[in-house]
Amino acid sequence: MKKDKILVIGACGQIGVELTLALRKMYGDSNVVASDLREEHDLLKGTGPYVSLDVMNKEMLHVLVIRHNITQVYLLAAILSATGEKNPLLAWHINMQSLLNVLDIAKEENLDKIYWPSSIAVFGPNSPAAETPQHTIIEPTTIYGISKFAGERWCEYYNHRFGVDVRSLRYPGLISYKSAPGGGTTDYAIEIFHEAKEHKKYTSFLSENTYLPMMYMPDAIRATIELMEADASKIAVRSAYNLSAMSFSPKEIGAEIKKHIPEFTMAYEPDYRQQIADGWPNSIDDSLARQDWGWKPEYDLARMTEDMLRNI
Ligand code: NAD
Ligand code: AKB
Repeated sequence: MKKDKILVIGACGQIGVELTLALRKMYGDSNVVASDLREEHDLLKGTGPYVSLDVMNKEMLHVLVIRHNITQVYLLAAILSATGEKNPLLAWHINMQSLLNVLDIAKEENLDKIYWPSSIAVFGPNSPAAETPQHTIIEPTTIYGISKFAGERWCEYYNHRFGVDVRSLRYPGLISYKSAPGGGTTDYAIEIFHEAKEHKKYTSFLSENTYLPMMYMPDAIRATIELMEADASKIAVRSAYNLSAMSFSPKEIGAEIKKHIPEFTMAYEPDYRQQIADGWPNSIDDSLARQDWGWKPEYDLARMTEDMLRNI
């Protein structure tokens, strides 16, 4: 039987650090190779193999896959929504070419499985905002959303045309404390915890009633692993599955934090990220993920807030 050997690309990012550690627990430390452009993250040091990799260099990636006998790739390198708007052509180039490099090597080397995350950013102002369904109008207005939507199409194409077993989730905004976020519109929901603990106040860059779909990192890691562990016959969606856990506004998360820190106060100064958030769903219908591979979230706003404040 072929042994699983996993490559995580973008392992030092917000998701990468926690996903790498979770995969090492499951597959054994030496069977999960972490890679990134950046220096190795402190939490990864001493936990398993680390290589410096620019995923845009297809030849280098190909050599790495062959040299380490890689059978699965988790591609997490990307430019997120807020950073993407500052340099749209760069965001498009990196988000698309990284995926095409991985998909093409997966096809050439007959890799077992590929994971690549999409985002709620694929939806735009013409999609229904409440309980946004899996299949609906998809007209993203950010370059990040456009690249994620195109990426979803490429994933489905490589699956249908070449049989590449690629799987994907449309993550909501992810909240975590172990590794810093990388330039998203939902990052306010992480900053708020740090500021609440340190300064007992926070100025939100989104307006008080901006509702966005969100998820706590332990749920996101579990969803990713459950999707990847599911029997291939259960994965009917080969673009990307809607995925949901909770939805809240800056005002609501502020009120939840106030239950633990009564002196906490909030102010609102919406900036360019408000326009991005205004085009995204308020909440997501993830019934297909629940039906096909049994998805069920564990954290709501109250439980996540308590855990974040305890751990920061
Ligand atoms: P992040 O920005 O925190 O991490 C990305 C990592 O990729 C960084 O460590 C960066 O150094 C690395 N990287 C960038 N360019 C690279 C290159 N050329 N070669 C190798 N590594 C490179 O992002 P994240 O939040 O961990 O997101 C990971 C994936 O999940 C992305 O595809 C993102 O779009 C998606 N996603 C994230 C969220 C979220 O809330 N964090 C939500 C939806 C989707
Ligand atoms: C972002 O805000 O860009 C990400 C996402 C929802 O994709 N957190």
